[in-house]
Amino acid sequence: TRIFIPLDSFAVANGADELCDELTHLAARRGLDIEIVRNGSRGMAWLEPLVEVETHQGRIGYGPIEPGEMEALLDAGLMNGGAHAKCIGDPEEHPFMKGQTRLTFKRCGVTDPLSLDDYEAHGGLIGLKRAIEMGGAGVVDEVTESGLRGRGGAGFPTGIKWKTVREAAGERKYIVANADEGDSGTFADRMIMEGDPFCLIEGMAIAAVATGATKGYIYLRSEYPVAIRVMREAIRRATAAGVLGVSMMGSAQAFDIEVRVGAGAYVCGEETSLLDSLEGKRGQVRFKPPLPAIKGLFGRPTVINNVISLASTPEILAKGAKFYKDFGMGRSRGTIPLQIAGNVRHGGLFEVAFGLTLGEIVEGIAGGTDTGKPIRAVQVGGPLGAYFPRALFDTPFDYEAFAEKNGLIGHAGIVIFDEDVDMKKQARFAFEFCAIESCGKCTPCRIGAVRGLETMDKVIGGENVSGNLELVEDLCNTMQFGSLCALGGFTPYPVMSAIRHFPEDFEGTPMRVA
Ligand code: FMN
Repeated sequence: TRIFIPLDSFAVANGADELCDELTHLAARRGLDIEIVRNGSRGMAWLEPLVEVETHQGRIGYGPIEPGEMEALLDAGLMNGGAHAKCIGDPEEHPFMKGQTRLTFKRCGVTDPLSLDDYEAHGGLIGLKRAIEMGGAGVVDEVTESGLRGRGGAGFPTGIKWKTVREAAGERKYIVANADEGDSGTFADRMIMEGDPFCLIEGMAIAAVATGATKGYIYLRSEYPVAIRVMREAIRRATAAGVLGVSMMGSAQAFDIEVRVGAGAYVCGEETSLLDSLEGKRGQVRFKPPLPAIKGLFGRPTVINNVISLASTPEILAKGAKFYKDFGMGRSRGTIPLQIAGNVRHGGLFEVAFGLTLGEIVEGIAGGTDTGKPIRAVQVGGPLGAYFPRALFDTPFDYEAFAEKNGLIGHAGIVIFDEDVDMKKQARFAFEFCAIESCGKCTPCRIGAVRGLETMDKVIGGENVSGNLELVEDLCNTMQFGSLCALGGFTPYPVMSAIRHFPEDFEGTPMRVA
């Protein structure tokens, strides 16, 4: 009997490794014939560790199972999918799963992440094989036609980036996967690397076919030890199987991949700082131009894409551009893995076509707050994203619709706050974050964030509130238009959205900062 206990960090943080030990021990004592599969997470964070068993009627899930509960679960008939208070039935029939369109995450939580056979049995490598048959120009056209835009934040069309690298002159080209995933409330990159690592490998290989690159790097944050281990092992297995190596999938092209571990700077997720860091330097933002596509890693043409952008391409190549493009709205095509976090009842990853409204996501899918109090604010797009009030809950999840409301989608992290949130503190936090994380290369970001923090402290202290808020607005204007990158450039979004949408928090009684 196959029993699934996720190796995903959601599950491990809640005792999954201990559950495996318990189960191994109990199975030996009871003489049970079991095989434990360490799968990825299905993304229902509140149910982790979600233990599943393969029965004649399909998979049956139980969650969240805490360490110490395994014996009772076995007594309840786990081996046959027996009744238990924490039984959720077939996980795929769960309302949270039923509402999704899983294209990129279709295998995540289902398969054994490190089994290449399992990967192929569930549709893996079809896209790469087709890419090799089509050749680079055809792949670029297919990805361009799909409408895929970068999932790392800026939403730049992936096909156009690949075309630029393809056409750039260079004896050596690189594919870099941006796995720095520093945005608050985000975990899609981690989940796919832990739960379906071959999907990222395949996506990078497709990008290599498209551009002629021969070497790939995954820049992976050090805070993700499980993802680092799983990715390294998956690369080793893909290389042993000939998927990577001197003759990628038996083709005439060489391509291999290496994992490089970051050191915890938010700004190293910015693509040019990331390249400096990969080169062994201190991560500082580079002036653009030249674009990384023309002169990137070690001065060579370089594709730098977010993990999810790359991991979306195997399905696009396997099913065709039109299939992918048919999902979504406006210029936001395909699906987006929403990551729902913060003060939330049902947090986790929800992959769906673009176009749901923010209200449908946070009140419908997420089920409101964990505290049960009304939602007051939602920050979308990481620490540099705007805070949206309830009045903007009708905004559809779409790059342009969010931009129109002075917000951003970013990497699709959605952090929920209830009515106890103090928006003065949140505005202060944005400046503080920028001051700590600034790379220091440009003045508006390096100095502006510090001055912003001081001025916000005066506002909080009740000192000349309206005059100081005017100063903050002026400063935000300088930061937005004068910063070298979006760290200083977007810090005004959380600050100004807090002031504009929640003015009542900036008047009246002074408060003390912890
Ligand atoms: N992109 C990521 O994929 N992961 C990150 O952690 C990340 N952090 C960023 C931090 C800052 C301060 C800025 C300005 C940008 C960050 N980006 C991040 C965006 C990257 O600069 C870049 O747009 C992205 O890697 C391009 O890939 P894509 O087109 O596939 O989205």
